[in-house]
Amino acid sequence: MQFETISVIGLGYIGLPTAAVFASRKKKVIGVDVNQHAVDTINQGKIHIIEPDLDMVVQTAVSQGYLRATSTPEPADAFLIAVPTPFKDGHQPDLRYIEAASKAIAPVLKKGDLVILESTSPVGATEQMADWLAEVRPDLTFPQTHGEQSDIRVAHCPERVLPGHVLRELVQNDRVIGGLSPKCSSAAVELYKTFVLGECIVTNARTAEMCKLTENSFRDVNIAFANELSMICDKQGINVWDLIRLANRHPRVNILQPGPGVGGHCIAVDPWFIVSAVPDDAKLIRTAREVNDLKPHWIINKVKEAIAAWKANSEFKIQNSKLPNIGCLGLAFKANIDDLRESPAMEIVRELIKSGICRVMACEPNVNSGFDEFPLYELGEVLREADILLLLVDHDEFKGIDRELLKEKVLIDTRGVWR
Ligand code: SAJ
Repeated sequence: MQFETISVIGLGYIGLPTAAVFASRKKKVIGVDVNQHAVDTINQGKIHIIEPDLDMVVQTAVSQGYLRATSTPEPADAFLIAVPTPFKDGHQPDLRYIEAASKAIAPVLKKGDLVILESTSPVGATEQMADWLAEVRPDLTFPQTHGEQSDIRVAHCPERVLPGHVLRELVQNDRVIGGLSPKCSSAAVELYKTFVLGECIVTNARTAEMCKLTENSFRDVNIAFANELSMICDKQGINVWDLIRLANRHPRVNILQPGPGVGGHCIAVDPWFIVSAVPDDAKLIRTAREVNDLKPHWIINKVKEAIAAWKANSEFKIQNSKLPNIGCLGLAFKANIDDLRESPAMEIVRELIKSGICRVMACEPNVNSGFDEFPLYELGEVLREADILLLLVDHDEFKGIDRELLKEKVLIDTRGVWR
């Protein structure tokens, strides 16, 4: 099977790097996105997200004519769907973007095409996607009804790359490939072998879907353990980061790091896809989600306590009309990226602003323009003016702060950076 033209639907944090890597292997790539700004930016050889080295790869791919973006799907030999899968009320998976993407590509499908769902999805979503495609194209046959003889091949191949390391992990990580039939899987393996150096391991679609959800739930449960420890240690007067470092000296213990909560569009979301499918059985997975979701509120309470203590000090009594300045360092959901999705730091800052008990000075060095929800401040200004410093994200800029500048401040370090 030859894949001359590849179409990637959804040019976000996963779709754009994937499109660019295919293009760097001299495949003709058509990127499709409903966001006209993203389409225009990419066609100028630029990028609308922050990911190390991606700008260079996209620039080369576009200038050499291998990558082009459009808002309307065009015919191709393989289609990769990499659109968001959020949850809706009651933590139920919301497949509306997969539905819209399937219905958008269905009209341009032709016999022999391969359609791959890359978006993290609840079990059964790939079969559902194949049904949506079949609904629009009764003239073509699909694997759910025609098995190995089908005109169209369909597979799930979940993305597993770590934001901040996407280009390296795309090439090096193993891929789990779950076709709706063995032929679908082999076609998908052949496609990914264009650039994947890791192993392409074949299974069925439902196992591939559950595999991705399992990986992220495993991490969520382990972070919840660290977050729970941090709250226990606070009550016991123990430094949790020292404790974890010591416990991790045991050969079979490897505890993750506590923080202000779990953010991002993956780990804070995907475990719910398991819980919503089997609510009575997924007890530990649900509790872990609840522990991690509780953590931002626990931090807000810590800030409120710090404000109360600050107000009680003598300086405040002299100028008691002044609200304390709270320097909130970092808004992204983790270090050295610009992604604010499901960020616990954003939740904490919003809540502090709403409380009216302090003047919030938020600083996010990775967000330069287009952010207008509340004012952002330069790091220098925050360090000069803040009475209380709340470290929310362990960005390199904050790790490197001269400790002398912190001496006069009340510090709340949610990441254990200034220890
Ligand atoms: N976090 C902690 N403590 C830790 C590690 C992480 O509080 O010790 C927090 C981070 O600050 C962040 C959140 O957890 O708020 C998630 O960060 P992350 O680095 O663990 O993961 P993501 O969301 O950037 O990427 C994950 C990865 N999954 C796993 O490592 C199992 C990635 O491989 C997936 O491709 C990605 O989800 C995804 O797209 O699903």
